[in-house]
Amino acid sequence: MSQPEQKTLDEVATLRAELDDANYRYYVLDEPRMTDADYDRRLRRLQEIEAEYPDLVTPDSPTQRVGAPPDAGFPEVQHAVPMLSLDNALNEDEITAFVKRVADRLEIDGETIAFCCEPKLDGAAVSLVYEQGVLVSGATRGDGRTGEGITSNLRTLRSIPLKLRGKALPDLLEVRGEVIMSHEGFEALNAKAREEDAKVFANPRNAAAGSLRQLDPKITASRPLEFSAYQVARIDMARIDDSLLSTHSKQMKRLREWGFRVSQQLEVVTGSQGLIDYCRRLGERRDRLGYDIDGVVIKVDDLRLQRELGFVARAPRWAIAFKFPAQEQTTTLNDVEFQVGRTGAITPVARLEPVTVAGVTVSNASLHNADEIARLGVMIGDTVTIRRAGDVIPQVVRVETSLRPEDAREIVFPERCPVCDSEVERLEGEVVARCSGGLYCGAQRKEALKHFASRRALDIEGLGEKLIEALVERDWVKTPADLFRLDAECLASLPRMAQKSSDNLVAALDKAKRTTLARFVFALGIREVGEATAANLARHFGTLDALMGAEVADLEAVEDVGPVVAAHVHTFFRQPHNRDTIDELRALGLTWKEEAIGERPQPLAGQTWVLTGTLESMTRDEGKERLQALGAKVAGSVSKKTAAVVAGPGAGSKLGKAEQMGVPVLDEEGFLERLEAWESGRETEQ
Ligand code: D41
Repeated sequence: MSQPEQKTLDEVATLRAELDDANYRYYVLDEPRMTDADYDRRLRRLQEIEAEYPDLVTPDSPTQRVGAPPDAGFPEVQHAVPMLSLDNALNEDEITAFVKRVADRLEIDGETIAFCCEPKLDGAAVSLVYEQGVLVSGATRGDGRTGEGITSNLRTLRSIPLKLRGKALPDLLEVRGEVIMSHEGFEALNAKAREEDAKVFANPRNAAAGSLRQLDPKITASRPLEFSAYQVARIDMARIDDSLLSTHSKQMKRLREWGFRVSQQLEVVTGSQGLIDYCRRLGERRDRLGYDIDGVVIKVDDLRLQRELGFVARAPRWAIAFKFPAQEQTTTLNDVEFQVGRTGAITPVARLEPVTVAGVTVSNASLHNADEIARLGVMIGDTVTIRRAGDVIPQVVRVETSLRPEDAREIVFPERCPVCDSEVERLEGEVVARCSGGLYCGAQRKEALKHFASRRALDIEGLGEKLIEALVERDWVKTPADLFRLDAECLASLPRMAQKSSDNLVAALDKAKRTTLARFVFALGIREVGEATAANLARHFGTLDALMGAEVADLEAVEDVGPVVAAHVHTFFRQPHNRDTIDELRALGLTWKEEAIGERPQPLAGQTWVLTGTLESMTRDEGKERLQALGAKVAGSVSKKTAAVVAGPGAGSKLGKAEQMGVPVLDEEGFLERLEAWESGRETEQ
């Protein structure tokens, strides 16, 4: 076998450093730099070189995450230090009592004690051992003393460093933390499983734990899992100044530097009021975090005080878990109704006996489709477990068949549309049943009009849901073109419409006539054509006529347009009634700025933005995506180079830092105004 040249050795070192760095930026700093495509390209190049020179392969090479053969079973692993459990505090008084217990035992004033607070992630606890900075073993918690060795599976998580970053590394390090699946990852995994008739998980915790217990690491690798560290269980610090590690929060900071993801919500507070405030604040943010948490873990920050406090039975005296209300509850399924969506999709909706789930009253839940009803084996009258998390619609996750009443009824999927009585079709290979009525169907018409008028489409101010329903029910509006034929006088005759609001609506309709091609294409409501695809289509074809005349092959040449989307777009523009509506809209004076073919306008290119605190009108992720679509990078921390900080309520140190450094700060209103101006192309630079 030939020996690699120096050039190849250098390339290998660079590729590994770049791949490790990409993971670190993505998972730890929350500041991705490299696209997935670039990551995959580098990984493949490294694989090629290593295939040619197998001697270059090291266990900590990024290529070695997947590659271990399926295990026959998992070995037992004794934890060198037991993984303890946590006592619970069920209300604020129990937090105060905890502080008092700690203070009494230490004989100091409780209000001066510093506590480190962090979310209690709801996933699967694992322990990782690093020797000389290299990951050597990983295990589940098990019963706290003995877990299962799942090293090959844990190696596949890109948020678990295969080797620690930096120079001053401990000889031995044991890190504990939680493996979680985000809501987004969980929904995507289940959506795919439903399509493929594979195992559907009841919640992200089961999905995370189940994914870690796969015998084939390739399956684990395909699951959207993330590791977040929460404890240094053992550290051999021969070469490390231990004054830097005198508190839990300093240890967490050091773990971040070594390449671990640590909760961004970690905060050090003082006294019982500090703890209660933190728990309230996190409780308010719970729905917007994007992953499940079941409470707050509170730890005495000072490690010396921790040692002084010690343990009782199997729980530390220096920590407690404050529990939030459960995200799952049981209730009764009273009935099932069938809703018709914009594209005719018929969705069964569970009508439930109202129940409070994680602080919100829930009386409806999604049942997805006929296959899901069959999978759950659910009947009307059953006791069901429902789950509510984040902004996901509550879901029925389980049926208590043992509690089924004698008069339980089977759920019958309708053969005709409940709104327009057209036939319901279910195409070969599709899980979704659809009403075949198209715009003849009142439900589809209402939804299509709502979409047409919505903020990100034509943005017709004042044309809300109730008004659209009234217009459709009176048959005044059959197509979007009919909207522009409404006059103030007849609008004013509608219930709850005064002269002033009908005048305003006519003015809003007039204003909406001037739009952009991208918004117009999005507004048409073509199946599978979201905002991003509409923008790509507009940019690629430049004019509506070019888009309308495009053949399937032309459409497939557009960025992110595959055969399915291309077919939907092509079919849409071949329908005579759609072409007629477009002609009418043009005749009524609708105009749009046609896009320059080619580059997407990126007014924020080269700028780095920071989002902090909570936003009301969108999730932080949505804000991030919208900024990124305009060319900005979105970072997790403020520096001199930060272009602007968007600060919502609850903004913490980042806001202070921005003000200190003279970085411009926008509130949500100001942010929305600028976003919309840039997105509509009204403004081209900051
Ligand atoms: O997020 C968690 N699930 C979490 C669990 C956390 N952030 N911190 C934790 N800290 C501990 C101690 C105080 C014992 C170091 C924990 C747990 N324990 C824990 N998880 C399951 C049992 C105990």
